[in-house]
Amino acid sequence: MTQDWINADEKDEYLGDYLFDLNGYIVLKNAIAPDDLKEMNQWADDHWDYVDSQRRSLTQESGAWIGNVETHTYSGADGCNFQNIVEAGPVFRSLITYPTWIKRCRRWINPDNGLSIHENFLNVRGLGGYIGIHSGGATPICYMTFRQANTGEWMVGQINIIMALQDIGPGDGATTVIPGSHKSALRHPKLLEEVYRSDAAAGEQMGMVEMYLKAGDVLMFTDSITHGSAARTNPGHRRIVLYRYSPALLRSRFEYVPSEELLSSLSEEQRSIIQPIPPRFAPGQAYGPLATRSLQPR
Ligand SMILES: O=C(O)CCC(=O)C(=O)O
Ligand SMILES: [Fe+2]
Repeated sequence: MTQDWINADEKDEYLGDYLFDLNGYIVLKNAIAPDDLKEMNQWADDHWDYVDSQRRSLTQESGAWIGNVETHTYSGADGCNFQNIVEAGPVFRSLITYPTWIKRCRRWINPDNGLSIHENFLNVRGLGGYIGIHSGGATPICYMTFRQANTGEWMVGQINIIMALQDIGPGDGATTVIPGSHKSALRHPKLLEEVYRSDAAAGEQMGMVEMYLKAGDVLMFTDSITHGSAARTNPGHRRIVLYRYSPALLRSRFEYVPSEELLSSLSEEQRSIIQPIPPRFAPGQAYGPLATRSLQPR
């Protein structure tokens, strides 16, 4: 199968709309400026010591923090996530409204829904690492919508932006998708027993296509497409950054409170995406211990 892609500066909205509607994803070639790519890779190099050290998992309460960035893993096999990477410096802040994807995010989520970022992280994954098969058009999760059922208008509940920091080719543990599966009314056979995710590496499952990317390319896809990643069989590590965009009313996945430093360095538009529902206190009121949430991911 050949991979359809569009140039990041593609003026023709219709082509992007057509491919996204049809397949559930598009690839934006050369979507990230070389200097920005360099800066993100530099940050990963500078924090390499954390990649294999203690990190938050489903069983650990919390991982090592680097300022406001928290190290994390979902299953161990998925590698090290530097969660809340938006706090890691100007280049990561600039991604919030990066011109090559932000307009499409707004339009496809639908401007009436506003915008938030559900989760943002830099992921480093080594040999043997993978993500299990998950999602699909039949998944009963509120942010896995694609269109308004009665009118057909865009109403995408979550758009994932996967940024390749280095080339991702065969054996590198590429993200895999099943084109068109966001419209399937039936669950993938591998997901008959699980509502959402299986532990089986996605790369080996029926219908999956590996999405090869060059450094600076972006894979933009609806979270409702059945997807995951292939197991990495090459030595070395895969590096990606992932930002997930959703309607403003969706809570963020790990409830990080944006730092003052972050908020004060954002434009108004960026601030509304990072803090779509600012806390509003009565005089003298503040968060107490019972008002803070547990760390269990949902
Ligand atoms: O790590 C990957 O390639 C896939 C990540 C994923 O499942 C997601 O973006 O929702
Ligand atoms: Fe996913």
